[in-house]
Amino acid sequence: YEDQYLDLMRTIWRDGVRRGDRTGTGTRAVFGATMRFSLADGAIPLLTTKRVYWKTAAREMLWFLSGDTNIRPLVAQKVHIWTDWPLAKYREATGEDISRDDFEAKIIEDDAFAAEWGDLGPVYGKQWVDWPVYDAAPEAGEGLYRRRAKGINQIAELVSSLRDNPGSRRHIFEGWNVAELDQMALPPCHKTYQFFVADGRLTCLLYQRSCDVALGVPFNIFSAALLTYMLAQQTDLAPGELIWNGGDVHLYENHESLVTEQLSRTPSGDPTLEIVRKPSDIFSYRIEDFVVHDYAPQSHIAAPVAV
Ligand code: THF
Repeated sequence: YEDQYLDLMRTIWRDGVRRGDRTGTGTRAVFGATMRFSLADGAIPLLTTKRVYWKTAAREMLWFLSGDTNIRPLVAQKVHIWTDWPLAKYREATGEDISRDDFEAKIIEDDAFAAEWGDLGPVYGKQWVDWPVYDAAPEAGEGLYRRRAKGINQIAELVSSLRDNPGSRRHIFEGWNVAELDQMALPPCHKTYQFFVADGRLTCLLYQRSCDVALGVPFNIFSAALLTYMLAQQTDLAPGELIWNGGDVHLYENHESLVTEQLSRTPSGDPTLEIVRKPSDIFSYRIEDFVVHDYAPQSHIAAPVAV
């Protein structure tokens, strides 16, 4: 399965069109790509040609499901993958040349600082479990609306629809809230998830609009597979497949040494995922519930993230 990833990486590096990007780093890109991963018998798309910190990806997924959009709980668990965006914003706003470590320390220690500088806006977690809804409020005046105290929990509704109407073609949840994109630190990359139930198996199709193949995609495919395992467990289905569809699929020019090193390696084994407890609902998973077996990755390959 990992060959699909390596082939994609090779193709982009060799044939990708060179273009500038928002971050000013420069990329090589292809538009439109698909990978399919079996989730049968515990199979999980976790790369072995470099160590992927899968617990970081799992903690991030649990954070999405909690509805939180502040980096504080991530930082408290030593997950640093979202720090760079609030950090850049803080540096720009204050002109202060604060280090990443000092910034993270302040996020942890200082409630007010975390509230002011740690929030990413209405990103994934907010949209997934509390998509805002507005009701007409004529008593407040002509054409005025009031935000409902509780929005739509797309994940809870998905679990219900998978249970009650498995044949539905509407098992979708969506992060791309058009009206709120401008409030987000970053519009969602893995934006649309659709599920399909057949022969007692649950299959996930993820559409990801922007795909950092070297850094983000290894996390994104693992996370989507993990979520599919969790949903399958909650709905008494067997995990089927993960189909990953990428839009702008790119490699950053400054990831050359990672690309060269990783493409020189051969996959080493087939890790599997086990969920060792069945929580009462989709929102009650803990990191200890996830165990990966037979993971013998090659060494980690560091690369800078474009902010
Ligand atoms: N922006 C960019 N440029 N790339 C991305 O992958 C990305 N994301 C999220 C939002 N914006 C993005 C953030 N997710 C890493 C991994 C995932 C990220 C961001 C950064 C990263 O640096 N991974 C390193 C270190 C891992 C660690 O420290 O634990 C790695 O080697 O995997 C895609 O969703």
